[in-house]
Amino acid sequence: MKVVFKNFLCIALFLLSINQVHASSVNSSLYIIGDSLQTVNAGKMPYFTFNKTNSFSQKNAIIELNVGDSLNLWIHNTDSIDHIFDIKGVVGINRIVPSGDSVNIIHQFNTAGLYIYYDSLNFPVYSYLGLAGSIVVKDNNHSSFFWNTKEHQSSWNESLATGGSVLWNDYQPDFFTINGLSHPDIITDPQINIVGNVGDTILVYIANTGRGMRSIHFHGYHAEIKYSSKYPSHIGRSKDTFPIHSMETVVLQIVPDKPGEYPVHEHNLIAVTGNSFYPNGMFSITNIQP
Ligand SMILES: [Cu+2]
Repeated sequence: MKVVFKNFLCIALFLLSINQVHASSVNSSLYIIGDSLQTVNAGKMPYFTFNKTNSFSQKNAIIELNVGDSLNLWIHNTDSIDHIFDIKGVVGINRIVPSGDSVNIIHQFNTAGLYIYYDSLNFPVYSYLGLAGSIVVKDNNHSSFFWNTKEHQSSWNESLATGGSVLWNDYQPDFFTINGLSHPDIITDPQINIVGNVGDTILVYIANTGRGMRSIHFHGYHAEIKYSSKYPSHIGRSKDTFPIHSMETVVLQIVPDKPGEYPVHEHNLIAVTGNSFYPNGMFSITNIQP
């Protein structure tokens, strides 16, 4: 009797898992909020984010959809100036969100992948200042991790947030974050730190919302490119280092062939530091159990 029940449970869970990947209308909200980013050395700099509620978090909201879903999105602007909402690579979104006001956007996502939503006001100023997050469009139920990678030149934020200008060609960032966090906070964040078992299919959704080039290096395991916003022809390549241009995304698939703990980090080594201290930047540890 126990075996029958267990089988029934397995079939029910299987049907439920199939049922999870089906198109529907998904309601979501984003609040544009200005506050400050607390860095790994407890410093602060002016920072803006899109949050799911009217309460500030230095991590931009991650919107998760299944392929075919229609996103019904409300964007609320709590800031004192107008902002502009857009989604990279999606035509026809660009909308002014007036200060203190809200706008509604409806869009159906028919291709699995990773999209960057952002503020295009005085681009790249407000996107650099934090207003850039990700929309995940899934076509499976695999274990998934979400990285919004970004760098910051702390001396610039105050000036840019108050209408000043900077020399973008003289960019020397000193803080490097994933979802607003640096090492060691990265390795305790369940959305960032990759954990799993040998033989699992693991997906890592990586967006580069910074101004610099990203180069993410996985030790221990190769990953296969499942999606690339800039280079669709790279899909299917299997390797260990992944360059990602500014405002572009990749989705990587890892199927661990052995247990172990291995580093995964930015290969541009300055990005493994925070305020010049190693390893307080983009440095995580993949943890795979037998
Ligand atoms: Cu390395």
